Amino acid sequence: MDESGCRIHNRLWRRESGPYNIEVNVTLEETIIENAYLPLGGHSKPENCTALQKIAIVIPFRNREPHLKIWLYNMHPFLQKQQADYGIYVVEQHGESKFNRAKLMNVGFSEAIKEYDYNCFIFSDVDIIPMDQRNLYRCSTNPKHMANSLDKFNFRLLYQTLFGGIVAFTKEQFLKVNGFSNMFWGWGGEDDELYERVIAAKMKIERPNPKISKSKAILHVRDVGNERNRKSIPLIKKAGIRMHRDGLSSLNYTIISTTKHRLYTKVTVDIGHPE
Ligand code: UDH
Ligand code: NGS
Repeated sequence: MDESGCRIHNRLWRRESGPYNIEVNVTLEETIIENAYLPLGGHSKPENCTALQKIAIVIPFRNREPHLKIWLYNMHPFLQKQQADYGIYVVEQHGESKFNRAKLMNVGFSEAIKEYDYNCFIFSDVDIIPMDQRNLYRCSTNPKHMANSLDKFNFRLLYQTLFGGIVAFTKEQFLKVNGFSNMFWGWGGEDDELYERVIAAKMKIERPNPKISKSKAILHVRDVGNERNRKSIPLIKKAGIRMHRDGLSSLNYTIISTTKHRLYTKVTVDIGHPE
């Protein structure tokens, strides 16, 4: 048995381990054809076993269609080979206000639990793709930082408390920290603040073996509407004090639409604007 409760065929596992070829010249049409059996909404589960973890993958999103296409093309087969019971939630920020990655994650969590009995949440940027099939997309005993070995940083950890890119939380772990802060508008710091919440909640973080968690980060320019957040440092410093009143418990938003696409569920949401 692996962590998922499903036996992964030994020979297949061996053959599939090692470097993974990431395809970047892809179309959504071919991804749909190759995943023709997927039910609407992009929810897949293994046929011959019951997975212990039911995983919602939450992707914060605005104007990144080219990256989403690559992510979907590579990740559906990747997750299926890992015998995952998973659903993909692309949470799109509606409107022009500053991007708020963390609040979109909270919305994804809140909407996903209305649909299925998810017990593991993987919060992932749209532009990071694992290179090795052995990198298990699963939750663990502690909150897990999974983007610890990126090609753009020569597969090294940028700093010891880095908690950006991809993190995995069980439902209990995420509730314990009251989710992400809703107060980070623009780029940077919301992931550092989440790290402080984890520590304040007396949990540790885990990371996979960096040889196995090697991942590709697709290079891009900074998005319009996601300029660097200059107000993040004081918020990060007070994370432990604010955590119980800023997060899932204070989350408010208006759903514009929820659409079941062939490969994912898109939740378009109005999350307001900075105070
Ligand atoms: N995202 C969007 N749309 C946006 C902004 C962010 O979808 O307009 C999402 C997307 O999932 C992305 C994630 O938020 O992967 C994180 O944002 P990011 O990719 O901008 O953050 P990252 O740290 O890059 O990867 C920072 C841009 C720095 C560019 C510097 C060029 N040298
Ligand atoms: C830090 C940011 C984090 C970010 C990390 C890596 O400076 O949010 O860089 O970013 N913290 C603050 O801004 C306070 S990266 O180089 O991957 O774009 O995750």
